[in-house]
Amino acid sequence: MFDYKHAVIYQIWPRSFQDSDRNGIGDLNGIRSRLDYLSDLGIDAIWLSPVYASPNTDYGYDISDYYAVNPEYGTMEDLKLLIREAKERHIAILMDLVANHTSTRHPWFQEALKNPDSPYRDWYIFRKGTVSSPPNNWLSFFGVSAWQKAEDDMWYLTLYTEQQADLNWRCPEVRKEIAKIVNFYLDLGVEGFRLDTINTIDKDPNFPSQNPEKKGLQFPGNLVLDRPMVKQWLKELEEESWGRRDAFALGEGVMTTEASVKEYCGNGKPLQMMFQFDTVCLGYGELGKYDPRKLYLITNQQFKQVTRKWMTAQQRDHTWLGNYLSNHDHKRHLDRFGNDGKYRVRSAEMLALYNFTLYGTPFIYQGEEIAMTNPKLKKQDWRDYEAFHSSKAMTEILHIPPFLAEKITSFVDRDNARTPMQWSDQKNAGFTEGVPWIQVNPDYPAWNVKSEQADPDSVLNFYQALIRLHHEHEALCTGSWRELIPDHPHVLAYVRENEEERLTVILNLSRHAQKAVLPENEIVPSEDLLTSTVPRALTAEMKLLPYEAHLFLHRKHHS
Ligand SMILES: [Ca+2]
Repeated sequence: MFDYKHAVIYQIWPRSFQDSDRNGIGDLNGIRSRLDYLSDLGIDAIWLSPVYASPNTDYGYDISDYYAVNPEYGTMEDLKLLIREAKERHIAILMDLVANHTSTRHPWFQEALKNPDSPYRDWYIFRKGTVSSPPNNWLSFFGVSAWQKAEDDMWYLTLYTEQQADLNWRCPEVRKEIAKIVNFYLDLGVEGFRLDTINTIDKDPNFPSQNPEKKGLQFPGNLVLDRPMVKQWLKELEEESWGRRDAFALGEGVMTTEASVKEYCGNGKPLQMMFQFDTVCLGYGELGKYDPRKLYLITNQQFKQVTRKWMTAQQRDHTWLGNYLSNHDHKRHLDRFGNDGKYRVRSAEMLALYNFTLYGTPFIYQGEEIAMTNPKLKKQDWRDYEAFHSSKAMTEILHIPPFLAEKITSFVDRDNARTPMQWSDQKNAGFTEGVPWIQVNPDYPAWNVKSEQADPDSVLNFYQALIRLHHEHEALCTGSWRELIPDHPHVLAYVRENEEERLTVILNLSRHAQKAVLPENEIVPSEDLLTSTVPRALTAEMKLLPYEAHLFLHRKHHS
């Protein structure tokens, strides 16, 4: 199996990575042309966001044919070539499996919708409501009713957009088909899968309303998250597909819990790795990123608390996380957890050092290695369905005036993370010679791969050094994680340790200088391997500049 415990994984969102045929849309041959870049960076695997046929309501997360490549991205032959050429560079390709739902344009759904007697009716979730009201009060993840009308009093479930119909995993034919899809791609040489929203595949079979005493639509929460059948269906899928082939599987756990992760992941469990949502949801209100009621305020204590929670859980429960700060579903992380102005470089490096020294496997989202930021596009430049949908829902559900809803949307919108990769200071950042499908961040002349490659102090070179260190130091992969000074309001410090070495990580999470006093018994002669500012010795009392970060190594000598 792909050695996930020693790997660094790079997420590619194909539409915005590299265009190869001047139509303004990133594609498979574009990715292939950048394999040398990824190989030089030192990554071990690519998680490829969906490249399947899709009407693009949710850019590939709404699949209309699982056995076809979206013609905008290329052909099945291009995909095979990408897998082969990546393998030649010792880079594994991990595909995205979107199996909670399909596009409503998928022929299975079209058949189910047209013909109530079709066997495909049972592949989806059709339930009776009344002619004018849906079967229950569930709110979708996109801020509208989770039900769409089929005919008369019959409705179907769409937990995401209304063009993504939830599959009925209780139907054995559905589960058989999903195993077939996984096996099809494993046959092509794919080494594993990231399973999209995998903890929502089981819904309460009685479909009760959530908090029925409350007015209006309600987020279904425990009625759709981490329900009892998820574990069993994953086990069955594992036995029918990746388990047989010694392939890798990673699950996206939407708002998942430590107890559920323990059920899905670890020795003898169906998955090798999970994603948690606590870190990336810091500062969000009850209804998610478009709910500004918490004003997106995050304290460094909260950041430390979430870190502590999951580092402790993994070691206690023998589970394994993929650690990430950004992905295609959230704005980029610099102005959330760091600073995208004066301290752009230093906070990008501090956060990278954090993500690469946690217990679990580090993920890089395309562009974070050059410190890309959020352009906060105006409404006329939005491309994401969620942005339009959710800004409307903000007005309707939270009664936020439209001008303010628009402003908040520009601030949190997923388009922020989806502007083209900035390769050079040439036209359109070297992403395309055509017209890019989404605006390029205007800061590209100063922030791009080419200029950062030439600058030894760049964020890109810092990432490259971190990846190398991750490969060189076993303790960074499998060593224990132990926190120092948990009560400090702004400095996060911890030790990664095994029998051979001990690595001490010290991170100033704040935009102000901080003093940290470490316990005397933790101070051992150490070498500062990597620093985002100036080299310093490890001392009991550390005075740290804003976002200053250190990685100290102590080699143990055995007598
Ligand atoms: Ca293209």
